[in-house]
Amino acid sequence: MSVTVHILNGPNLNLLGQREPEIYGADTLDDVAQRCTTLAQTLGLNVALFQSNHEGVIIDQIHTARQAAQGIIINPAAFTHTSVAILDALNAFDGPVIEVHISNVHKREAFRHHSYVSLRADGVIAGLGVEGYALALRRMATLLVRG
Ligand code: CA2
Repeated sequence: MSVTVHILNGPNLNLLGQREPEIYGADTLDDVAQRCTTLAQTLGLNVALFQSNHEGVIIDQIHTARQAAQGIIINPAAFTHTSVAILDALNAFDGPVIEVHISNVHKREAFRHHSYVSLRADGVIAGLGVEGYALALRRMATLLVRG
């Protein structure tokens, strides 16, 4: 049986690699997608990467994942700190959820220290740059393929 992981990205992450490289690095979201696709093949996973600047669209993507994916990796970006609606949607998803932040949110402003999504996430990766997505995928393989 094929195992699919959806990688969801929140607002402004479409600008990755174009601004603030000192915080978010130089890789673009397309670079991240390519790297994750290549890694997923070696891990025996299928991946699909999505990005939206709109909370409702991200919620719809989580609902889609209920039927289409066995695991979710999510960087909700600023919605991490504000969105009970995204938390509620993730609570309706049955598989593993891993929350990824490119920057170390705990080293930044106090408003970034709280995450609604962490109330549902099975694991959280922060501050490891875009490598965090690859590490999350490896964990998904442990949970969904080798587990
Ligand atoms: O560190 C992360 O991955 C964040 O989720 C990124 C969010 C921020 O609001 C969270 O607190 C932490 C911001 C994403 C904005 O992405 C940009 C990327 C490049 C240039 C400008 C924005």
